[in-house]
Amino acid sequence: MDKVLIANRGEIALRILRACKELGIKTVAVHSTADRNLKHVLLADESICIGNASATESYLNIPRIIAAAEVTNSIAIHPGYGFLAENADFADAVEKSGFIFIGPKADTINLMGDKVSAINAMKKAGVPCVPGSDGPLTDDVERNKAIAKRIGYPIIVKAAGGGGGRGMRVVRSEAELIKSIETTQAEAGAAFGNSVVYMEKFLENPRHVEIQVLADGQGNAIHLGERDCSMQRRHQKVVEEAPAPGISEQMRNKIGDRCRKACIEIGYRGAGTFEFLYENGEFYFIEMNTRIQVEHPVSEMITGVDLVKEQLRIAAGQPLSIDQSQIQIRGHAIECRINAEDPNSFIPSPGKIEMFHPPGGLGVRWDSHIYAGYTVPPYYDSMIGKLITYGESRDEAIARMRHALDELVVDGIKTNIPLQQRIMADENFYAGGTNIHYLEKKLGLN
Ligand code: MV4
Repeated sequence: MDKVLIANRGEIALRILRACKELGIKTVAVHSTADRNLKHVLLADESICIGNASATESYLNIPRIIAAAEVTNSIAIHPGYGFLAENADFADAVEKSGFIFIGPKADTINLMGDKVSAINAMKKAGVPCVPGSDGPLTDDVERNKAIAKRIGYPIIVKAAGGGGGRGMRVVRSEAELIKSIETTQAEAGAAFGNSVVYMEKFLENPRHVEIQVLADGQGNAIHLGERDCSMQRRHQKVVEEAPAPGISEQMRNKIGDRCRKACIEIGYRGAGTFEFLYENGEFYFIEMNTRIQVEHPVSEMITGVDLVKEQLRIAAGQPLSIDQSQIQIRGHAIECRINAEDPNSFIPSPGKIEMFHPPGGLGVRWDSHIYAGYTVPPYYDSMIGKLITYGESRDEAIARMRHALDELVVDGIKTNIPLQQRIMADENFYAGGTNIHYLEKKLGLN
């Protein structure tokens, strides 16, 4: 695989470029008119402008990306995260045009994109799921009431085509049930073109804990332990860490092995993440992500495995270079997402970065494309970097994060660095194990 086209922007495009360089793979950057001065564009072997600033005209423009792969004689396309990363039609178009899609088969993306089929596949493979309707709801009112009664209120109605927090509604009594199902169906039909909904027991105060996997599609799969992503606001993760506080090695091995075996059973290929809700010592599968994720570095830091290099090797048809016995969880890693936004109102704050000083030192990793003089465009996600610290213990990782945040200077635009400093000083974060509602409550949104 001698040339890879990077179909993304920002920090993840730079992350993929670095992995390609280490493996001796040539790189092609595709970018919008707003992104001519992105760091990875300047460092890539070749670059092509594929369209206007609006993502629909550039990073979501399938024909332009494929045309760019054709004119550059690229072998494979890495989609990164967001944009087209979990678009089965894109994966299909890439393969039908004779290129390698760096990710799972289009069929797998479709399977996981429909949450009902994803849950069914995982249940069949022995992954623990939330008690629920085990399939789509019908228009049979009595049947729906009986399902909810069996599960026990409160329940949550979710859209099969949703995910990531879109298209769901909590129902606390039978009186609201039928109207809530109808409303969720109507909203789902309008938003996703798929009005299928299903039901689950609503867990009141869970943590969001996810398992990282790698599979080669040739019968080999491994898990790389878990990450805790509970520190979130409006379904946007703010801080992630690995391992998750309070998860024993025995629990990790048990749930990790279920995920590993599920990968083999469904013929999974590439990097993937099993998302769980974790409450009262139990894991409940909710969704699977078929891409490399923003928070992948914390898993890399505690395992020593370069997940993006593994993605590239798998795509080249090589079997996994490591087996489960070679994976050891060592130390602790924390990631703070750094966004160009007002730390109090969360309103995006694009503009020119006048001054920039990255943090450093042992156990400090800064994954970012920004530089002094760079202008953060207003058209895309506001994340401008990820600060990751590693320590032999969680305390050491937190201490390093506190000092690294103090060292980090991004002037000219507003950033959420002050918010991250507040979280790193929070006594409940320090204790570990806060749930998915903690940050919003702390910020007074609830
Ligand atoms: C749930 C839940 C409670 N019970 N499912 C939100 C995003 C989507 N991935 C699933 N979500 C949830 N599903 C049951 N049965 C609570 C949430 C949820 C949530 C989950 C993970 C991270 C943040 C969240 C914030 C609000 C609600």
